[in-house]
Amino acid sequence: MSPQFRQTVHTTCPYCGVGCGVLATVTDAGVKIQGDPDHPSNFGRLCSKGSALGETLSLGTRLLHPEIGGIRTGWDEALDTVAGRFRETLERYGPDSVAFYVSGQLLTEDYYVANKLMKGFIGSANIDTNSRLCMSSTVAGHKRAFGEDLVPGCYEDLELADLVVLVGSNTAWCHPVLFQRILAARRADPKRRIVCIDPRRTATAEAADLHLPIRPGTDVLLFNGLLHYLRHNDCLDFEFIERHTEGYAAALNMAKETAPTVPSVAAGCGLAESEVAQFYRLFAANERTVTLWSQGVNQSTQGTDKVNAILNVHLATGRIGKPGAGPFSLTGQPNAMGGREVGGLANQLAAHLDLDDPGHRRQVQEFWRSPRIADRPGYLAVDLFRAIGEGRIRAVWIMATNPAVSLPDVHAVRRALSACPFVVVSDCERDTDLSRFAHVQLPALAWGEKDGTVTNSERRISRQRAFLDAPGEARPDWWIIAEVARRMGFGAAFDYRSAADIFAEHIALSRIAGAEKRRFDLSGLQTAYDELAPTQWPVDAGNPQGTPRLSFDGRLTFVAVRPQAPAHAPDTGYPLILNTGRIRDQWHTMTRTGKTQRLTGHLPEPFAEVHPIDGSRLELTDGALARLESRYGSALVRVRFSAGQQPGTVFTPMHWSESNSRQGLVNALVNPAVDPVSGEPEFKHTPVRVVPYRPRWYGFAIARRRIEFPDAAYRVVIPARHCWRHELAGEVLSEDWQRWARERLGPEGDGWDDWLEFADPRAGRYRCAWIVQGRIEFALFVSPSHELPPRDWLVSLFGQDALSETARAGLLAGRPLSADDDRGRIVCACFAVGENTLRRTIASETLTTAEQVGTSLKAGTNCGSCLPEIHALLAEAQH
Ligand SMILES: Nc1nc2c(c(=O)[nH]1)N[C@H]1C(S)=C(S)[C@@H](COP(=O)(O)OP(=O)(O)OC[C@H]3O[C@@H](n4cnc5c(=O)[nH]c(N)nc54)[C@H](O)[C@@H]3O)O[C@H]1N2
Ligand SMILES: Nc1nc2c(c(=O)[nH]1)N[C@H]1C(S)=C(S)[C@@H](COP(=O)(O)OP(=O)(O)OC[C@H]3O[C@@H](n4cnc5c(=O)[nH]c(N)nc54)[C@H](O)[C@@H]3O)O[C@H]1N2
Ligand code: SF4
Ligand SMILES: [Mo]
Repeated sequence: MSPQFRQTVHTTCPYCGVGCGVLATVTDAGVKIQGDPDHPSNFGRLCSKGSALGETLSLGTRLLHPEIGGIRTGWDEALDTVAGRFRETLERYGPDSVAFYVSGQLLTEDYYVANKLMKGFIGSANIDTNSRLCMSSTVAGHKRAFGEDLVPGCYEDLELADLVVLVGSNTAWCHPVLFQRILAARRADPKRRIVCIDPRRTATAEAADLHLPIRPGTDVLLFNGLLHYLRHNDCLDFEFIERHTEGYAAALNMAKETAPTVPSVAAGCGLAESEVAQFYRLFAANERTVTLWSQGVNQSTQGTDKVNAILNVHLATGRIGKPGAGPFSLTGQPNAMGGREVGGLANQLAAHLDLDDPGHRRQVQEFWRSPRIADRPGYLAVDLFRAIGEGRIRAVWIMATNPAVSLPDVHAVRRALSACPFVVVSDCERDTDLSRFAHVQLPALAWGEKDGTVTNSERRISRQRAFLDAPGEARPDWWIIAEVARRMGFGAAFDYRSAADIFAEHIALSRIAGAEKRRFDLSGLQTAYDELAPTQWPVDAGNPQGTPRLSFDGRLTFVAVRPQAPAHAPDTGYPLILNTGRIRDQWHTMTRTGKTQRLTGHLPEPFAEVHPIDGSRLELTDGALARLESRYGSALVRVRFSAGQQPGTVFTPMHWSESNSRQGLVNALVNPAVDPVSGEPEFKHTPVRVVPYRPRWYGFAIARRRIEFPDAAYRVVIPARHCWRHELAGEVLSEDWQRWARERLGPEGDGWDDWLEFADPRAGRYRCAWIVQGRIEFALFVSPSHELPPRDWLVSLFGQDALSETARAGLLAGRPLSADDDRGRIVCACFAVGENTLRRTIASETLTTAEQVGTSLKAGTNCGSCLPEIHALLAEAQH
């Protein structure tokens, strides 16, 4: 199955749940990536991350061979070791002593095989997934309301809706292409409205018509209030309620009791009465309303209740499964939805069938011809790692996820992993924070090399297709799992020759689901696997082309939900609330997006956003460092003052790990409280304190390679063009910085003699640059304060083959001699346009619209992810 080189391959983006179609062409100059104009999710658009995919395919840091104990070995030995240890553990301690921890970034075929091996052959349900951290509250909410985990609507609904309500979703940054579609629809019909409910003023909130900066954790109150308001104002669809639902009276009574009036809701949610009233009026007036949500709803100890509070208002108004109307949960990962289809969660079976239904279990067992079948839920993610720590689980296999970074209370997770007798890790990258805990490392094929399917937020199944040869000895995840199954003695049931074989079995199993009245059913899918066009399930006899919208004829259930406070309240020791999430250009633990300078320029360092009032009260300085501390751990990050942050709250992104930062790990702080129904962690609410960190020196070093700088308390490594940037701060001032630098460079620095140096020891300032044959190799700048010269300018010097005289003079002076040399922080990742360039051009050419900025600088004209920031800069210039 050799990929056809130099032909354009239709595939799907491996990042977010929008599921954009991608055209990939291998050329002599690398892989060319374009949006697929025919894919119905994106119609040719890609965001900054998707556009940069071609730059993340380098093999330099890949895991290309199996390793045992960090030493290269052959596949036979590695697979025999894994199968042997799992078998042994299983025989000695029983099926529940082993576990898999998998991921919404596996393809459906990989996921299917992992679930089958664990639930049908090992006979335990100890397979959970990072979707527990992501979508599980929505899954639980859907099951309570619909009896099945269903997303009723489709993307087109967002364009048909007169009102789009975004709850706890930074769509502009996390589902950018979908957000562009929503904005385009509003441009086409300016009567359309967008409401954003988020404690922070995000890029999404900036673009919305109404932003409700809600008090963290109070969404149930807001939506209970809405239900009551709609009843009070006679806006409910009683015919729909009558015919299709149950539980209405109890839900309404709860709403009335807990959210009696607009003022009471406003007070509880920390909002102005007028804001709440305006939102309620908009909702009442617009039949065509879609409510979208993601992690601000799910990642809460009340996540499932938040989901049902939203579903309640849609059931009560009959706004569900209709063009332009419906509740719509956005999935995060490319295959979060596929994972739900194969039953990848510890409390699901497969194909939307139920683990606790004996009839379902019997049918799946017969279908798999398996010796046994798990009959009760396994450990949910957070508990799974607790069980590992307590020795109840003695062998774990982790695939396509990085729990050493992404789980809450991550130090406890790391202790558990160190104590575990047998840890297997399947990943594409060799050195991650997790790989340090692996006894066996298995090299998986990466995006572009592997073949399979993923399902996006609107239930659309798309193919990921290979366009690159398999590098080294890397193999598809499904192959690795099937080989282990075979070596455990289950060969007959895992005798797959290709991903297509597995998908065919997945379709066949879905027929049972269809017969059990599940909406998940692929039995009508006729197309050959290789030709499979993007299709929305169900695909059954009645809907052979797939189904954009689900209509309901069965019973839907209201759930009475009572507003509750998050698990841990701030107190005098930890008075601020830490909220965590994502930034525009990074994907999770940065193992891929962290590889390209195109994506690291926007927000290069871990940071904490605080309101300026908190900032000055806490004696913090914008741009300096601060330590965040919680009951669980601490982190050292850059401070950013932001008026969009609520006083009393702090926001820090989840992306940095120990692989690229020292002390930038935010989950060291996050408390492990979980939703009692779904088991999803409360990533958005941990009490913390923020204290200024005052190092003896701040600095940065730019070099041709990565350097450790082990004695710097703060160190962040950032890939840049032709070089690596290191942001540093430390406790010990050097007497001789030149020697200090040479020691850290090692033998490499020995022969270098042409250097420029400036030292002012009294002032604690130092800078130097080493130049070899006219080319700059290394630069170090040290200062007592965080105010240091622009890095972009210095980085650009690493692109010159011979340093110009002005560059040398600038190095000595410690600043660019021409203002034009400092483009500033990258705003537009596609065309590398910086903040300073934008400001200067907007002023000098008196630009007033984003279109004009696009014409002048190209910024914002490709993916559009930076348009919210360009609008903000334009607005600033107007004032
Ligand atoms: N750039 C980028 N895009 C991504 C990803 C990525 O890593 N990077 N990851 C993907 C994945 S897996 C996921 S799950 C999605 C997540 O996508 P989102 O859910 O949009 O992203 P988050 O930043 O985690 O959180 C969303 C917002 O919830 C808000 N929030 C916090 N507490 C509350 C609250 O109590 N109520 C309300 N209403 N809001 C609250 C936060 O302030 C934040 O702005 O993104 C996907 N897309
Ligand atoms: N504080 C905080 N923590 C969070 C969140 C938050 O909002 N705040 N969000 C949570 C959410 S929603 C999510 S989804 C998780 C995400 O967290 P993780 O799943 O831990 O993050 P990733 O970096 O996406 O990890 C994927 C890993 O799989 C590897 N990989 C990529 N492709 C493949 C493949 O095809 N096969 C194999 N075997 N490996 C592959 C990558 O190199 C990487 O190491 O983080 C959760 N953690
Ligand atoms: S919006 Fe961006 S990250 Fe998400 S699928 Fe599309 S291109 Fe990929
Ligand atoms: Mo996620």
